[in-house]
Amino acid sequence: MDVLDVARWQFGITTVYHFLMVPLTIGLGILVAVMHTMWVRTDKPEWLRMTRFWGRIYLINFVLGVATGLVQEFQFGLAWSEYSRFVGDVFGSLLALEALLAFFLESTFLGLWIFGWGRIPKKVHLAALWAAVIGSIVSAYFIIAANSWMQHPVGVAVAEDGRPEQVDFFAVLTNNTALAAFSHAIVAALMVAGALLVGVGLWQLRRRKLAGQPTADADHQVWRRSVRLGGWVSLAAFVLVALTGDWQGKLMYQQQPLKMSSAEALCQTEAPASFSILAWNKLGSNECDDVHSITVPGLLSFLAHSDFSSAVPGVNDLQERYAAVYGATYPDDPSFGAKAGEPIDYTPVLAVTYWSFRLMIGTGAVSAAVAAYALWATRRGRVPTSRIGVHGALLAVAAPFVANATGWIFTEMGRQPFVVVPNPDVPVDEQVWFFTAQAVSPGVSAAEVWTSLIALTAVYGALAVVELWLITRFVRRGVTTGDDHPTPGFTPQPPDEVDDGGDAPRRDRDDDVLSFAY
Ligand code: HDD
Ligand code: HEB
Ligand code: HEB
Repeated sequence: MDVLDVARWQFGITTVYHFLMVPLTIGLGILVAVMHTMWVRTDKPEWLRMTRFWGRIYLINFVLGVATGLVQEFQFGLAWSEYSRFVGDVFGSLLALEALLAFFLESTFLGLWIFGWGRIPKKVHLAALWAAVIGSIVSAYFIIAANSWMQHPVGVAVAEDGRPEQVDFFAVLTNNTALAAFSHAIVAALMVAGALLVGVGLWQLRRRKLAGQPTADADHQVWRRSVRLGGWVSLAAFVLVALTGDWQGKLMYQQQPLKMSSAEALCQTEAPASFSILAWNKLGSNECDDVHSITVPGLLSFLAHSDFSSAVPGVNDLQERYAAVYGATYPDDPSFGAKAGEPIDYTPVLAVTYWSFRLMIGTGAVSAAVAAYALWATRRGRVPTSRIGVHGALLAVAAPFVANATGWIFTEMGRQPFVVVPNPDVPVDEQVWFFTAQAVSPGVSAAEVWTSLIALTAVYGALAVVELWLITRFVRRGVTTGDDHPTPGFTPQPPDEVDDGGDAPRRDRDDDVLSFAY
């Protein structure tokens, strides 16, 4: 593998890692803030316990999200310095805003929330959490706006040296690609949090029932409400994910037609175009001919244009069109590295785009189905004891994580061979574009990037183990009784006696964990 390949693997691996934490931070943050709000409004102990239990998991994940995010930032300078120079004029302001918001809003207010229990007025304390959560969401907007600019560059003019010069920051901020991707990503994050509440809640309910524990106390309510809240949030979020995804799909047909046609394995232009449900044969070779698939007639035309007859351009025609405008071969210039003089393949890896798109939708649907099952199984106070159902729901916590990862893999691998995709809405001589092959740092060697790739993957692997271990520990322990911080208006109750396989007395374990998490 040359530098380019290794650098791409490195970016892909580390970023997908970062995005395991991100949707949980965003989604769980919103839900914990809702739980806290419910406690302030109703004063019911179960809402307090839920806030504290899920709040702790939120915080552990947040710390790991920040750690993995910091590493992300280094990569731009290390492996992708040409890219950083190219996008500098546009990204400077976006990323500065992101950092400002992230560090000031998120960290300050989260600190206030963590240390504020029982020390500041209840409502101020609640407002601090909301401020932190909103801070994360706003910072997500800026980073997505940066990514969307790569998918669909707006608000720029071509400068003397061929680089984009920002002329309209407002246009960058209101890029339709960004609005669609942001709404899709936020609701996708809610699916992640919803699935976690459902999986863990069902598992705890079943465990308590099998252990003969009461179903009338606040601890039971903690898990029951977690399942109900998580289930409804998942279902509602799935509907919104589908609506926003459809919006994105329509934009993509205008903005990145090759990405979408590759995702559908549509080799020849068709009118009406049919939608492929399952394709096989030759996808792996990246040569789009003779792909066999099971199709629904007209559906692709509908998804692209809202009618059942319009033409949708196929991969092969688009490949030719792009080659005519942007060149059939890479310029024979050292800045293109090993690719200099090579033919340009404008078709992204077909098998990846095709399957990542389907995996995203499929795992999302699995998650929605599990949520529906959980709501049905817990209707009117019921507690499911089905081993398959409950353990299946616990396993399905992974599904929306997979959907998020594959969604990004589709978005990012589907824009290849460009790192900044030309915007077809403007005349060709006003377009800016940049090939991934030009984007790597000129000075680095494959060996250097290999070293950092191995080091980063090892560190991230270790972090993931820590995160999983900590979260599993908390999940197995269940709710703490709230006496760890004196909270006005809350009466501590004796710890429950669930045998979770732990060896130390419950009270001690609360303390030692608190010293870590807080
Ligand atoms: Fe992120 C943390 C940098 C993608 C959402 N990220 C975080 C931090 C840095 C970055 C330096 C730690 C400091 C802070 O709290 O802000 N993030 C990046 C880079 C990315 C990236 C360079 C591009 C590849 N991040 C990214 C996306 C989103 C987020 C696409 C949202 C959709 N990032 C967040 C967050 C985090 C965060 C929710 C995640 C977990 C956390 O804060 O604790 O704000
Ligand atoms: Fe990205 C790349 C994922 C975000 C920028 N990414 C990449 C890859 C992947 C990813 C997988 C690889 C691809 C290829 O190569 O083919 N991302 C991702 C995820 C996320 C992201 C998961 C979420 C977190 N990005 C992002 C953002 C940005 C970016 C936000 C900006 C700001 N990417 C990027 C770059 C790169 C990438 C620059 C390199 C180049 C290429 O294309 O590769
Ligand atoms: Fe998704 C992406 C659609 C589901 C997550 N998505 C994406 C895209 C599209 C879509 C079109 C691309 C964009 C671009 O590239 O620009 N989806 C869709 C649909 C559906 C879905 C239609 C069905 C319903 N998703 C889903 C789910 C999830 C997701 C379920 C999770 C949970 N996605 C996602 C992500 C991404 C995507 C994360 C990346 C980012 C953006 O937004 O872009």
